[in-house]
Amino acid sequence: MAEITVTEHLLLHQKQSPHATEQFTGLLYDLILSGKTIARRINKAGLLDLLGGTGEINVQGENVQKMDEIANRILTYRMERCGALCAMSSEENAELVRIKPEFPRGDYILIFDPLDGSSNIDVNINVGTLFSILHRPEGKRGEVSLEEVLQPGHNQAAAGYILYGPSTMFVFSTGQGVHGFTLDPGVGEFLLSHPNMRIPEQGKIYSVNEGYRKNWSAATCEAVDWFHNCETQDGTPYSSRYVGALVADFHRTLIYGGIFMYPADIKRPEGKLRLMCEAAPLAFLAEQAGGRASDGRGRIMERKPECLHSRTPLFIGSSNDVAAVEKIYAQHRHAQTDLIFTGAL
Ligand code: AHM
Ligand code: MG
Repeated sequence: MAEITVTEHLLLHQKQSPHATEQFTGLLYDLILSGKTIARRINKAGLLDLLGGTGEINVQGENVQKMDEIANRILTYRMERCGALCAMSSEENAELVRIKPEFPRGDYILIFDPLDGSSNIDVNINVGTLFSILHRPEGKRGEVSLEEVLQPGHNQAAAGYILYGPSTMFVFSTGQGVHGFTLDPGVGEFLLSHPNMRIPEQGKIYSVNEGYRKNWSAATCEAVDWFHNCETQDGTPYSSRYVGALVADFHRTLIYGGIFMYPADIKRPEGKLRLMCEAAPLAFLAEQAGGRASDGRGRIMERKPECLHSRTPLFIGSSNDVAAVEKIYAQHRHAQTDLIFTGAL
């Protein structure tokens, strides 16, 4: 098979799509370079004393891992110099980062989670970088306002992730299908390994943290029980898998199908996952791959964020599996049996 590098793929795409400008291709190229740099640091983390926490708590109230901070610095440094951005928002920073006047500025806004699932790093389990790219609304000039950044997911120009696993993978979409590339460490290039990825209509795996069951609403319990009791197309029961790193759980769902769920619960009435840097980019990929992404009521892609760090419940994966959950939530809403959580139904 001819080996297509991600750079060749981007240049080809740039020729085919009138929306893909040189600025946009350059942005993706710098993201990929940042991903390769982060991958190198992760590979050596155990040798360089980069494991464990920094002792600090981030804006989300969570322990900051050393690698979280390193990944955030690598991305921030490179992306603020890339010339394609006017602003960035990182899961690790409370405020919007506007590109300083000393750097060239462009029309795009980058939202990212530098190292998702970083609590897994100490035990050598997959982690990932998630990104979402928005275009600044037409006609806007000067300093970017927060309102310009708070756009619903259907406005995304591109989205994707870098998965640091047994191999490093770059998976992305610009709205023309989902394509996956695997890093060949010998040549330092991402090569096209998974062209045009598609999520099966129905899967065989459900994925949820069942340890929280006592905090769930009746609707959520019923939705998860549905996967306990129903059968796959082969007549076998659904299997359960949960890595606890969203990128890894989503990547498996993208390839094998099934459903990943992070519902709201009594402790987290709006869910845990962030709409802008986690749910929206994965929803974009899921829909581009023929799947579905929902907050239990409707499309994640239609939700307009209230702030940079808005959270949402997430049900994502095979369209039939996500539709089954939406149906159960709708029945509970209709019967008014379960309205204790704002976001749960
Ligand atoms: P993080 O951004 O602080 O790493 O948290 C997000 C992670 C996701 O990767 C994962 O899906 C989820 O948290 C797991 O949460 P839990 O441990 O509550 O199941
Ligand atoms: Mg995260």
